[in-house]
Amino acid sequence: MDNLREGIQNHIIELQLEIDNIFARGRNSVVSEVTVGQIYGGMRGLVALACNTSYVDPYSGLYIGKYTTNEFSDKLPEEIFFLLSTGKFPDKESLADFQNDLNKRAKVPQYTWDVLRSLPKDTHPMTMLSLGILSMENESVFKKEYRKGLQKADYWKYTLEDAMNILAKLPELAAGIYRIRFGDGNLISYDSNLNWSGNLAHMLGVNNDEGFADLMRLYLVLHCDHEGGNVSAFTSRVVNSALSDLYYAVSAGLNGLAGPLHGLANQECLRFILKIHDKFGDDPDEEVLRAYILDVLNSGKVIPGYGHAVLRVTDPRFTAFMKFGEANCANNHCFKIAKKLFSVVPDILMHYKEGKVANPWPNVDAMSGSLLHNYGLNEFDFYTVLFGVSRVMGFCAQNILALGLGQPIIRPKSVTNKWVIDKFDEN
Ligand code: FAM
Repeated sequence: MDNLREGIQNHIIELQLEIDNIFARGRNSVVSEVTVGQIYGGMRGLVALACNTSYVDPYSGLYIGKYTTNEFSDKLPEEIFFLLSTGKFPDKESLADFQNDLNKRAKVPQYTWDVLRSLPKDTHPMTMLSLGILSMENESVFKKEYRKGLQKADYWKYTLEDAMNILAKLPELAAGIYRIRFGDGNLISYDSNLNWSGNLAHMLGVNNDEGFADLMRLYLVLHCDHEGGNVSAFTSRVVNSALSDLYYAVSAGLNGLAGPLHGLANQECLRFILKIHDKFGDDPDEEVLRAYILDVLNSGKVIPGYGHAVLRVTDPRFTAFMKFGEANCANNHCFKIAKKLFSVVPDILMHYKEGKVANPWPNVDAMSGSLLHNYGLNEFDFYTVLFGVSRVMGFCAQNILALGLGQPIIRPKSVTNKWVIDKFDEN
Protein backbone atom coordinates (compact mmCIF):
# COMPACT_ATOMS: atom_id res chain seq x y z
CA MET A 1 0.00 0.00 0.00
CA ASP A 2 2.99 2.28 -0.55
CA ASN A 3 1.12 4.25 -3.23
CA LEU A 4 -1.85 4.78 -0.94
CA ARG A 5 0.42 5.97 1.88
CA GLU A 6 2.25 8.31 -0.50
CA GLY A 7 -1.07 9.55 -1.93
CA ILE A 8 -2.34 10.38 1.55
CA GLN A 9 0.94 12.09 2.48
CA ASN A 10 0.68 14.29 -0.63
CA HIS A 11 -2.98 15.01 0.01
CA ILE A 12 -2.23 16.09 3.59
CA ILE A 13 0.46 18.47 2.28
CA GLU A 14 -2.00 19.96 -0.29
CA LEU A 15 -4.76 20.34 2.28
CA GLN A 16 -2.37 21.90 4.80
CA LEU A 17 -1.24 24.46 2.20
CA GLU A 18 -4.88 25.35 1.53
CA ILE A 19 -5.51 25.73 5.26
CA ASP A 20 -2.40 27.91 5.63
CA ASN A 21 -3.80 30.13 2.85
CA ILE A 22 -7.22 30.23 4.49
CA PHE A 23 -5.64 31.22 7.81
CA ALA A 24 -3.55 33.88 6.08
CA ARG A 25 -6.75 35.39 4.68
CA GLY A 26 -8.36 35.60 8.10
CA ARG A 27 -8.13 33.04 10.85
CA ASN A 28 -10.61 35.06 12.92
CA SER A 29 -13.09 35.77 10.10
CA VAL A 30 -16.69 34.94 11.04
CA VAL A 31 -18.32 32.38 8.71
CA SER A 32 -21.37 31.42 10.75
CA GLU A 33 -23.41 32.79 13.63
CA VAL A 34 -25.01 30.63 16.30
CA THR A 35 -28.64 31.21 17.17
CA VAL A 36 -30.32 30.20 20.41
CA GLY A 37 -32.48 27.86 18.30
CA GLN A 38 -29.35 26.06 17.08
CA ILE A 39 -27.98 25.64 20.61
CA TYR A 40 -31.17 23.79 21.54
CA GLY A 41 -31.76 22.27 18.10
CA GLY A 42 -28.98 19.79 17.45
CA MET A 43 -26.65 22.48 16.00
CA ARG A 44 -28.49 22.01 12.68
CA GLY A 45 -27.06 24.17 9.91
CA LEU A 46 -24.22 25.42 12.08
CA VAL A 47 -20.97 25.62 10.08
CA ALA A 48 -18.41 24.43 12.61
CA LEU A 49 -16.38 21.61 11.03
CA ALA A 50 -13.99 21.13 8.11
CA CYS A 51 -14.19 17.81 6.25
CA ASN A 52 -12.46 17.33 2.91
CA THR A 53 -13.46 13.76 2.08
CA SER A 54 -16.94 14.57 0.82
CA TYR A 55 -19.49 17.36 0.44
CA VAL A 56 -23.28 17.33 0.01
CA ASP A 57 -24.59 20.05 -2.28
CA PRO A 58 -28.35 20.69 -1.86
CA TYR A 59 -28.85 20.67 -5.64
CA SER A 60 -26.23 18.27 -7.02
CA GLY A 61 -25.93 15.82 -4.14
CA LEU A 62 -22.93 13.95 -2.85
CA TYR A 63 -19.41 14.75 -4.02
CA ILE A 64 -16.48 12.53 -3.09
CA GLY A 65 -13.48 14.79 -3.46
CA LYS A 66 -14.32 16.75 -6.61
CA TYR A 67 -16.39 13.98 -8.21
CA THR A 68 -20.21 13.90 -8.41
CA THR A 69 -22.17 10.73 -7.68
CA ASN A 70 -22.53 10.07 -11.43
CA GLU A 71 -18.79 10.27 -11.84
CA PHE A 72 -17.94 7.72 -9.14
CA SER A 73 -20.91 5.34 -9.01
CA ASP A 74 -19.37 2.85 -11.46
CA LYS A 75 -16.16 2.44 -9.41
CA LEU A 76 -15.06 -0.24 -6.94
CA PRO A 77 -15.24 0.51 -3.19
CA GLU A 78 -11.43 0.14 -3.05
CA GLU A 79 -11.15 2.99 -5.59
CA ILE A 80 -13.56 5.02 -3.49
CA PHE A 81 -11.49 4.58 -0.31
CA PHE A 82 -8.44 5.68 -2.28
CA LEU A 83 -10.36 8.74 -3.50
CA LEU A 84 -11.70 9.60 -0.03
CA SER A 85 -8.28 9.53 1.52
CA THR A 86 -6.04 10.85 -1.27
CA GLY A 87 -8.44 13.04 -3.28
CA LYS A 88 -7.61 11.01 -6.42
CA PHE A 89 -8.63 7.72 -7.99
CA PRO A 90 -5.83 5.10 -7.97
CA ASP A 91 -4.09 4.03 -11.17
CA LYS A 92 -4.18 0.31 -12.02
CA GLU A 93 -0.98 -0.52 -10.19
CA SER A 94 -1.97 1.34 -7.00
CA LEU A 95 -5.37 -0.35 -7.01
CA ALA A 96 -3.84 -3.83 -7.39
CA ASP A 97 -1.29 -3.08 -4.67
CA PHE A 98 -4.04 -1.89 -2.32
CA GLN A 99 -6.23 -4.93 -3.04
CA ASN A 100 -3.29 -7.31 -2.42
CA ASP A 101 -2.69 -5.67 0.90
CA LEU A 102 -6.35 -6.03 1.88
CA ASN A 103 -6.21 -9.72 0.92
CA LYS A 104 -3.29 -10.33 3.28
CA ARG A 105 -5.13 -8.80 6.25
CA ALA A 106 -8.60 -10.23 5.63
CA LYS A 107 -8.78 -12.97 8.26
CA VAL A 108 -10.98 -12.24 11.28
CA PRO A 109 -9.42 -13.68 14.46
CA GLN A 110 -11.06 -16.72 16.07
CA TYR A 111 -11.65 -14.86 19.34
CA THR A 112 -13.96 -12.40 17.52
CA TRP A 113 -16.11 -15.29 16.30
CA ASP A 114 -16.11 -16.70 19.84
CA VAL A 115 -17.38 -13.34 21.16
CA LEU A 116 -20.08 -13.09 18.47
CA ARG A 117 -21.22 -16.69 18.86
CA SER A 118 -21.56 -16.23 22.62
CA LEU A 119 -24.22 -13.50 22.22
CA PRO A 120 -27.97 -14.14 22.54
CA LYS A 121 -29.33 -15.45 19.21
CA ASP A 122 -31.57 -12.41 18.72
CA THR A 123 -28.79 -9.80 19.17
CA HIS A 124 -29.10 -7.02 16.56
CA PRO A 125 -26.58 -7.44 13.69
CA MET A 126 -25.40 -3.84 14.24
CA THR A 127 -24.48 -4.72 17.84
CA MET A 128 -22.54 -7.66 16.47
CA LEU A 129 -20.73 -5.49 13.93
CA SER A 130 -19.79 -2.84 16.47
CA LEU A 131 -18.73 -5.43 19.02
CA GLY A 132 -16.84 -7.43 16.39
CA ILE A 133 -14.70 -4.38 15.57
CA LEU A 134 -14.23 -3.47 19.23
CA SER A 135 -13.23 -7.04 20.11
CA MET A 136 -10.15 -6.58 17.87
CA GLU A 137 -9.05 -3.34 19.56
CA ASN A 138 -6.15 -5.11 21.21
CA GLU A 139 -4.61 -5.38 17.71
CA SER A 140 -4.39 -1.61 17.29
CA VAL A 141 -0.99 -0.70 15.84
CA PHE A 142 -1.59 2.96 16.70
CA LYS A 143 -2.13 2.12 20.36
CA LYS A 144 1.08 0.06 20.55
CA GLU A 145 3.16 2.72 18.79
CA TYR A 146 1.62 5.50 20.88
CA ARG A 147 2.68 3.72 24.06
CA LYS A 148 6.24 3.50 22.73
CA GLY A 149 6.19 7.29 22.14
CA LEU A 150 4.84 8.40 18.79
CA GLN A 151 5.50 11.76 17.09
CA LYS A 152 2.29 13.70 16.40
CA ALA A 153 3.23 13.93 12.71
CA ASP A 154 3.12 10.12 12.51
CA TYR A 155 -0.27 9.54 14.14
CA TRP A 156 -1.99 9.21 10.77
CA LYS A 157 0.47 6.58 9.49
CA TYR A 158 -0.38 4.07 12.24
CA THR A 159 -4.05 5.00 12.04
CA LEU A 160 -3.82 4.05 8.37
CA GLU A 161 -2.42 0.66 9.46
CA ASP A 162 -5.44 0.21 11.74
CA ALA A 163 -7.76 1.34 8.93
CA MET A 164 -6.30 -1.25 6.55
CA ASN A 165 -6.70 -4.01 9.14
CA ILE A 166 -10.29 -3.02 9.89
CA LEU A 167 -11.37 -2.50 6.26
CA ALA A 168 -9.76 -5.77 5.13
CA LYS A 169 -11.73 -7.77 7.72
CA LEU A 170 -15.11 -6.12 7.15
CA PRO A 171 -16.41 -8.40 4.35
CA GLU A 172 -15.62 -11.57 6.32
CA LEU A 173 -16.94 -10.03 9.55
CA ALA A 174 -20.21 -8.74 8.04
CA ALA A 175 -20.88 -11.93 6.09
CA GLY A 176 -20.09 -14.04 9.17
CA ILE A 177 -22.55 -11.97 11.22
CA TYR A 178 -25.21 -12.62 8.58
CA ARG A 179 -24.58 -16.36 8.61
CA ILE A 180 -24.47 -16.63 12.41
CA ARG A 181 -27.52 -14.43 12.92
CA PHE A 182 -29.73 -15.52 10.02
CA GLY A 183 -28.20 -18.68 8.57
CA ASP A 184 -26.91 -22.03 9.80
CA GLY A 185 -23.84 -20.45 11.41
CA ASN A 186 -21.39 -22.05 8.92
CA LEU A 187 -19.05 -19.46 7.47
CA ILE A 188 -18.08 -19.36 3.78
CA SER A 189 -14.34 -19.00 3.08
CA TYR A 190 -12.78 -15.81 1.78
CA ASP A 191 -11.72 -15.99 -1.88
CA SER A 192 -8.57 -13.99 -2.59
CA ASN A 193 -9.44 -13.94 -6.32
CA LEU A 194 -12.41 -11.73 -5.62
CA ASN A 195 -12.39 -8.03 -4.80
CA TRP A 196 -13.69 -6.45 -1.57
CA SER A 197 -17.40 -6.22 -2.44
CA GLY A 198 -17.25 -9.43 -4.51
CA ASN A 199 -16.02 -11.24 -1.42
CA LEU A 200 -18.83 -9.83 0.68
CA ALA A 201 -21.41 -11.01 -1.88
CA HIS A 202 -19.73 -14.43 -2.06
CA MET A 203 -19.42 -14.96 1.71
CA LEU A 204 -23.01 -13.89 2.43
CA GLY A 205 -24.06 -16.98 0.49
CA VAL A 206 -27.42 -15.44 -0.46
CA ASN A 207 -27.17 -15.38 -4.22
CA ASN A 208 -24.46 -16.28 -6.77
CA ASP A 209 -25.92 -14.03 -9.45
CA GLU A 210 -23.42 -11.56 -10.92
CA GLY A 211 -26.09 -8.88 -10.48
CA PHE A 212 -25.99 -9.40 -6.71
CA ALA A 213 -22.22 -8.90 -6.63
CA ASP A 214 -22.67 -5.74 -8.68
CA LEU A 215 -25.40 -4.54 -6.32
CA MET A 216 -23.04 -5.07 -3.36
CA ARG A 217 -20.41 -3.03 -5.21
CA LEU A 218 -22.85 -0.22 -5.90
CA TYR A 219 -24.29 -0.30 -2.38
CA LEU A 220 -20.83 -0.10 -0.79
CA VAL A 221 -19.84 2.74 -3.11
CA LEU A 222 -22.97 4.87 -2.64
CA HIS A 223 -23.03 4.77 1.19
CA CYS A 224 -19.33 5.46 1.73
CA ASP A 225 -19.39 8.98 3.22
CA HIS A 226 -21.71 11.96 3.74
CA GLU A 227 -19.69 14.90 5.12
CA GLY A 228 -18.43 15.21 8.70
CA GLY A 229 -21.46 16.41 10.66
CA ASN A 230 -23.81 13.42 10.44
CA VAL A 231 -24.23 11.42 13.66
CA SER A 232 -21.97 8.49 12.83
CA ALA A 233 -19.09 10.34 11.13
CA PHE A 234 -19.07 13.06 13.77
CA THR A 235 -19.15 10.53 16.62
CA SER A 236 -16.29 8.58 15.11
CA ARG A 237 -14.22 11.77 14.70
CA VAL A 238 -14.96 13.01 18.23
CA VAL A 239 -13.84 9.67 19.71
CA ASN A 240 -10.71 9.54 17.56
CA SER A 241 -9.90 13.16 18.39
CA ALA A 242 -9.24 11.98 21.97
CA LEU A 243 -6.64 9.67 20.36
CA SER A 244 -8.79 6.67 21.14
CA ASP A 245 -7.63 4.39 18.32
CA LEU A 246 -9.62 3.63 15.18
CA TYR A 247 -11.18 0.43 16.60
CA TYR A 248 -12.85 2.52 19.32
CA ALA A 249 -13.73 5.27 16.86
CA VAL A 250 -15.21 2.99 14.18
CA SER A 251 -17.20 1.02 16.74
CA ALA A 252 -18.55 4.29 18.20
CA GLY A 253 -19.53 5.60 14.74
CA LEU A 254 -21.38 2.36 14.02
CA ASN A 255 -23.29 2.71 17.29
CA GLY A 256 -24.58 6.07 16.01
CA LEU A 257 -25.43 4.62 12.61
CA ALA A 258 -27.58 1.99 14.35
CA GLY A 259 -30.21 4.61 15.33
CA PRO A 260 -33.63 4.74 13.62
CA LEU A 261 -33.13 8.39 12.63
CA HIS A 262 -29.87 7.54 10.86
CA GLY A 263 -28.79 4.22 9.31
CA LEU A 264 -31.77 2.19 10.42
CA ALA A 265 -34.14 4.33 8.31
CA ASN A 266 -33.47 2.23 5.20
CA GLN A 267 -35.29 -0.83 6.48
CA GLU A 268 -38.45 1.24 7.05
CA CYS A 269 -38.68 1.97 3.33
CA LEU A 270 -38.83 -1.66 2.30
CA ARG A 271 -41.32 -2.40 5.07
CA PHE A 272 -43.49 0.39 3.62
CA ILE A 273 -43.26 -1.02 0.10
CA LEU A 274 -44.06 -4.55 1.25
CA LYS A 275 -47.09 -3.22 3.12
CA ILE A 276 -48.31 -1.55 -0.07
CA HIS A 277 -47.76 -4.83 -1.90
CA ASP A 278 -49.79 -6.75 0.72
CA LYS A 279 -52.62 -4.24 0.50
CA PHE A 280 -52.81 -3.53 -3.22
CA GLY A 281 -50.83 -6.23 -5.03
CA ASP A 282 -48.05 -6.08 -7.64
CA ASP A 283 -49.21 -3.15 -9.70
CA PRO A 284 -51.30 -0.67 -7.68
CA ASP A 285 -53.20 1.97 -9.54
CA GLU A 286 -51.68 5.47 -9.16
CA GLU A 287 -54.93 6.88 -7.78
CA VAL A 288 -55.11 4.12 -5.16
CA LEU A 289 -51.51 4.82 -4.21
CA ARG A 290 -52.16 8.55 -3.99
CA ALA A 291 -55.11 7.99 -1.63
CA TYR A 292 -53.02 5.65 0.52
CA ILE A 293 -50.14 8.16 0.79
CA LEU A 294 -52.59 10.86 1.88
CA ASP A 295 -54.01 8.48 4.51
CA VAL A 296 -50.51 7.83 5.86
CA LEU A 297 -49.76 11.55 6.03
CA ASN A 298 -53.10 12.34 7.63
CA SER A 299 -52.42 9.76 10.32
CA GLY A 300 -49.34 11.84 11.26
CA LYS A 301 -46.70 9.51 9.83
CA VAL A 302 -43.87 10.34 7.43
CA ILE A 303 -43.36 8.76 4.02
CA PRO A 304 -40.14 6.78 4.42
CA GLY A 305 -37.45 7.41 1.81
CA TYR A 306 -38.65 10.94 1.03
CA GLY A 307 -37.18 14.21 2.31
CA HIS A 308 -33.69 15.19 3.39
CA ALA A 309 -32.06 17.57 5.82
CA VAL A 310 -29.65 18.96 3.20
CA LEU A 311 -30.71 17.82 -0.29
CA ARG A 312 -33.33 19.76 -2.25
CA VAL A 313 -33.50 17.49 -5.32
CA THR A 314 -33.84 13.76 -6.01
CA ASP A 315 -30.81 12.15 -4.37
CA PRO A 316 -28.45 11.14 -7.20
CA ARG A 317 -27.77 7.96 -5.20
CA PHE A 318 -31.48 7.11 -5.57
CA THR A 319 -31.12 7.71 -9.31
CA ALA A 320 -28.09 5.39 -9.47
CA PHE A 321 -30.05 2.63 -7.68
CA MET A 322 -33.03 3.20 -9.95
CA LYS A 323 -30.81 2.83 -13.02
CA PHE A 324 -29.47 -0.42 -11.57
CA GLY A 325 -33.04 -1.65 -10.98
CA GLU A 326 -34.13 -0.79 -14.54
CA ALA A 327 -31.20 -2.80 -15.90
CA ASN A 328 -31.38 -5.77 -13.53
CA CYS A 329 -34.84 -6.26 -12.03
CA ALA A 330 -37.33 -4.04 -13.86
CA ASN A 331 -40.14 -6.58 -13.29
CA ASN A 332 -39.59 -7.12 -9.59
CA HIS A 333 -42.75 -6.17 -7.66
CA CYS A 334 -40.91 -4.13 -4.99
CA PHE A 335 -38.93 -2.25 -7.63
CA LYS A 336 -42.10 -1.48 -9.56
CA ILE A 337 -43.85 -0.16 -6.45
CA ALA A 338 -40.79 1.92 -5.46
CA LYS A 339 -40.77 3.38 -8.97
CA LYS A 340 -44.48 4.14 -8.87
CA LEU A 341 -44.09 5.86 -5.49
CA PHE A 342 -41.49 8.09 -7.15
CA SER A 343 -44.10 9.24 -9.66
CA VAL A 344 -46.75 9.88 -6.99
CA VAL A 345 -45.13 10.97 -3.67
CA PRO A 346 -43.16 14.15 -4.61
CA ASP A 347 -46.24 15.89 -6.01
CA ILE A 348 -48.23 15.08 -2.85
CA LEU A 349 -45.45 16.17 -0.47
CA MET A 350 -44.94 19.39 -2.45
CA HIS A 351 -48.49 20.46 -1.66
CA TYR A 352 -48.70 18.91 1.80
CA LYS A 353 -49.37 21.36 4.66
CA GLU A 354 -48.63 24.45 2.55
CA GLY A 355 -45.28 23.18 1.39
CA LYS A 356 -43.70 22.65 4.79
CA VAL A 357 -41.74 19.62 3.56
CA ALA A 358 -38.45 21.20 2.54
CA ASN A 359 -37.57 18.40 0.12
CA PRO A 360 -40.34 16.30 -1.41
CA TRP A 361 -37.91 14.17 -3.42
CA PRO A 362 -36.63 10.62 -2.71
CA ASN A 363 -33.42 9.97 -0.75
CA VAL A 364 -31.05 6.99 -1.10
CA ASP A 365 -33.19 4.76 1.12
CA ALA A 366 -36.27 4.87 -1.12
CA MET A 367 -34.86 2.30 -3.53
CA SER A 368 -31.99 0.31 -1.97
CA GLY A 369 -34.11 -2.16 0.06
CA SER A 370 -36.18 -3.20 -2.97
CA LEU A 371 -33.02 -4.13 -4.83
CA LEU A 372 -31.62 -6.17 -1.92
CA HIS A 373 -34.99 -7.89 -1.59
CA ASN A 374 -34.94 -8.79 -5.29
CA TYR A 375 -31.79 -10.87 -4.74
CA GLY A 376 -33.17 -12.65 -1.69
CA LEU A 377 -31.52 -10.56 1.02
CA ASN A 378 -34.74 -10.23 2.97
CA GLU A 379 -33.54 -9.73 6.53
CA PHE A 380 -34.18 -5.99 7.06
CA ASP A 381 -32.14 -5.90 10.25
CA PHE A 382 -29.03 -6.66 8.22
CA TYR A 383 -29.38 -3.68 5.84
CA THR A 384 -27.73 -1.23 8.24
CA VAL A 385 -24.73 -3.57 8.50
CA LEU A 386 -24.19 -3.14 4.74
CA PHE A 387 -24.54 0.62 5.19
CA GLY A 388 -22.01 0.36 8.06
CA VAL A 389 -19.45 -1.65 6.07
CA SER A 390 -19.52 1.08 3.46
CA ARG A 391 -19.55 4.02 5.88
CA VAL A 392 -16.47 2.71 7.73
CA MET A 393 -14.49 3.84 4.65
CA GLY A 394 -15.60 7.40 5.37
CA PHE A 395 -14.86 7.14 9.10
CA CYS A 396 -11.35 5.85 8.37
CA ALA A 397 -10.52 8.43 5.71
CA GLN A 398 -11.88 11.34 7.78
CA ASN A 399 -9.88 10.30 10.83
CA ILE A 400 -6.65 9.66 8.94
CA LEU A 401 -6.80 13.09 7.28
CA ALA A 402 -7.78 14.90 10.48
CA LEU A 403 -4.81 13.37 12.31
CA GLY A 404 -2.54 14.12 9.35
CA LEU A 405 -3.61 17.75 9.58
CA GLY A 406 -2.88 17.79 13.31
CA GLN A 407 -6.48 18.59 14.27
CA PRO A 408 -6.89 18.87 18.05
CA ILE A 409 -9.35 17.19 20.40
CA ILE A 410 -12.94 18.27 19.65
CA ARG A 411 -14.49 20.13 22.54
CA PRO A 412 -17.35 22.55 21.77
CA LYS A 413 -18.61 24.66 24.65
CA SER A 414 -22.01 23.92 26.16
CA VAL A 415 -23.94 26.45 28.24
CA THR A 416 -26.72 26.39 30.83
CA ASN A 417 -30.18 27.95 30.48
CA LYS A 418 -29.00 30.55 32.99
CA TRP A 419 -26.11 31.48 30.69
CA VAL A 420 -28.53 32.02 27.78
CA ILE A 421 -30.94 34.05 29.94
CA ASP A 422 -28.06 36.19 31.23
CA LYS A 423 -26.99 36.77 27.62
CA PHE A 424 -30.49 38.05 26.76
CA ASP A 425 -30.39 40.32 29.82
CA GLU A 426 -26.99 41.72 28.80
CA ASN A 427 -28.33 42.76 25.35
N1 FAM B 1 -43.16 12.63 4.96
C1 FAM B 1 -43.95 13.44 5.70
N2 FAM B 1 -43.56 14.58 6.27
C2 FAM B 1 -42.29 14.94 6.05
C3 FAM B 1 -41.41 14.16 5.27
C4 FAM B 1 -41.88 12.96 4.72
N3 FAM B 1 -41.12 12.15 4.00
N4 FAM B 1 -40.21 14.77 5.23
C5 FAM B 1 -40.33 15.90 5.99
N5 FAM B 1 -41.60 15.98 6.49
C6 FAM B 1 -42.10 16.98 7.41
C7 FAM B 1 -41.31 16.90 8.71
O1 FAM B 1 -41.78 15.83 9.53
C8 FAM B 1 -41.52 18.27 9.29
O2 FAM B 1 -42.79 18.29 9.88
P1 FAM B 1 -43.01 19.01 11.32
O3 FAM B 1 -42.66 20.46 11.07
O4 FAM B 1 -44.45 18.78 11.61
O5 FAM B 1 -42.08 18.36 12.28
C9 FAM B 1 -41.57 19.16 8.04
O6 FAM B 1 -41.85 18.27 6.93
C10 FAM B 1 -40.27 19.88 7.76
O7 FAM B 1 -39.19 18.94 7.79
P2 FAM B 1 -37.97 19.11 6.77
O8 FAM B 1 -37.27 20.38 7.12
O9 FAM B 1 -38.48 18.96 5.37
O10 FAM B 1 -37.09 17.84 7.08
P3 FAM B 1 -36.00 17.61 8.22
O11 FAM B 1 -34.69 18.17 7.74
O12 FAM B 1 -36.51 18.05 9.55
O13 FAM B 1 -35.93 16.01 8.24
C11 FAM B 1 -35.86 13.82 7.28
C12 FAM B 1 -35.34 15.28 7.19
C13 FAM B 1 -35.08 12.95 6.29
C14 FAM B 1 -35.67 13.27 8.71
C15 FAM B 1 -37.37 13.84 6.93
O14 FAM B 1 -37.53 14.29 5.60
C16 FAM B 1 -38.05 12.49 7.11
O15 FAM B 1 -38.49 12.16 8.21
N6 FAM B 1 -38.13 11.67 6.00
C17 FAM B 1 -38.71 10.35 6.07
C18 FAM B 1 -37.76 9.38 6.73
C19 FAM B 1 -36.53 9.10 5.87
O16 FAM B 1 -36.63 8.91 4.68
N7 FAM B 1 -35.36 9.05 6.50
C20 FAM B 1 -34.11 8.72 5.81
C21 FAM B 1 -33.19 9.88 5.61
C22 FAM B 1 -31.94 9.43 4.87
F1 FAM B 1 -31.54 10.40 4.05
C23 FAM B 1 -30.87 9.00 5.83
O17 FAM B 1 -30.29 9.82 6.53
N8 FAM B 1 -30.60 7.72 5.89
